[in-house]
Parts: sequence; structure tokens; C-alpha cells
Amino acid sequence: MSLPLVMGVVNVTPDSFSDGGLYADTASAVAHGRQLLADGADILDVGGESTRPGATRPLVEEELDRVVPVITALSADGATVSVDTMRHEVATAALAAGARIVNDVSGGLADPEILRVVADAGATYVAMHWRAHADHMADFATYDEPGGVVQAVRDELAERVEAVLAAGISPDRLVLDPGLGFAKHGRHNWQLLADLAPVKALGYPLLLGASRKSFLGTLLAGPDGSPRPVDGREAATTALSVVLAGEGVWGLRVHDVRSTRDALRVLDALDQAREEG
Ligand code: PMM
Repeated sequence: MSLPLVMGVVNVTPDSFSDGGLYADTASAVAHGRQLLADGADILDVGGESTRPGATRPLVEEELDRVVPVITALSADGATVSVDTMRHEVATAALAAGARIVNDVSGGLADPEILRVVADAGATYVAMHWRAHADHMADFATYDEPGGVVQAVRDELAERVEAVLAAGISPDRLVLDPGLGFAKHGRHNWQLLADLAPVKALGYPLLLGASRKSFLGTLLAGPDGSPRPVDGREAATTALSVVLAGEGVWGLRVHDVRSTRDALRVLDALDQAREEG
């Protein structure tokens, strides 16, 4: 069994839902990235824009100031860095600073110019399913057509694949992501997780970002109905990492790298024991 890559999240933002403000300055973000590497991350995903529901966008200059110094430092350490951005200006600067992957949660819809930047650099591109910016994505969480959310995400990702390839990005440098929590209610996320086959059948590696998301908080709500806070969602996140590893996904985007890495080690040990008979 080939195990997924572990992508550790480095949010250089004041307002991300899970870790907003913890690593908002360069020094603490770089230190956090180094800790995630020590914990077993294969990739560090550095982002300077929060996409939490309702978030407003930073200026381009703010986003650049947040991510470029962090990417420069972590790339100089030898880390494989991805930049979590929807903007071609930020992708350009991040690739020049050493990033090798562009993780675009809008799949090229927010700023189509980003596709050309990635193609010119020969970088890897993650295209996520997305419908609208965070400040109004809740208005787009409707999947009433036959096949529901699974078919809609598959079809909308297939359209993004066409745009990505038309822009000159090589098919072997493309990764798809169904976009858990983006213009999706809790049940939509569960339906996607329960039926990844149609998205898988598009023929590209898959990245999944379930870590600490609010559908897990809702699942784990206390007796009074209030969602479990983000710092209490780790075991559920790790359980999903195990399930998704079994599904053969390419990568897992997580905040707590160590728990997912530990779980993958368990799977690996079992695999080896089976092979040895
Ligand atoms: N989720 C968030 C941000 N970036 N990128 C990809 N490819 N997939 C995701 O699910 C994803 C993402 C939001 O989570 P965060 O605020 O904790 O970073």
C-alpha cells in the first residue's frame, strides 16, 4: 500500500479558523514549519489568506509580506513547500522564493492568470473544488441536481481540469481536491467522503483537507449541542486520515502532523508484517 503524503499547514494569518494568529509573524511561522518537518511532514503548505467562512480578503501586498519570507526560509532548509494562494502575483513570488507546489483553493477560478504562472514554472498544481470567496460561499452550498454534491463536485472539477490542461500545466503535475467545507454543509462533506470514487475516476491524485473542520466539530458536539472546539477534533481528524489512506489518496492536509504520521506508521507496520507473512 502506498501511503499518502502528509502536508502540514502553516497559516501565516491572523484569522484562520483553526490556528489563526498563532503563527502570524515570520519567526513563529518558520519555527512552526520546522516543527512540522520534525513531526514528519512531507510538504509544508504556507498560506497568507484565511478562507474560513465569512473571512475578508487581505491585500495582495499583505499576503506577499506574510508568505514570501516564510517560504524563503523553509525552502532554504530543504523543505518541499506549497503555497496556498488564489493569486497569480503571490504564486509568482512564492515559486521564485522556492515553493514547488501551488495549492489554489479556487482551482483557477478566482484568478485564471495563476494557471499560466504555474505552467511556465513547471510546478505542481492543486486544483480544489470551489464556488465563491469565503465571504459569500455559504450562499452557494446548494447541490439539488441529480447525483447531488458528489456528481456536482466531480463535474465542476472536470471543468477545472480542462482549463488547467488548456493553460499548459502537465497532467502529471495536477492534483485534485474535493474542497471539504468550501460552499458545503456538513452532510455534503460526509457524502463526499463516503463516495470518493467519481472524483477519483477523473484520474488524478487526490488531496484531502478534513483537518479540524467544522463538520467534525458538529459531529462531536456536546450535550448542549455546541460544536466541539477546534483543539478537540484531533482524534476525529486522525481517524479520517486512516480511512483516506485506505482510499489511496495522494495527500492529507493536516494541522497536527504528528498524529497523522503516527497513524500512517501503524498502517505501514501492518503492511510490512503482512508482506513478511
Ligand atoms: N482547506 C483550507 C485551506 N486550504 N487547501 C486545500 N487544497 N484543501 C483544503 O481542504 C483546504 C485548503 C482551510 O483550512 P485552514 O484554514 O485550516 O487552512
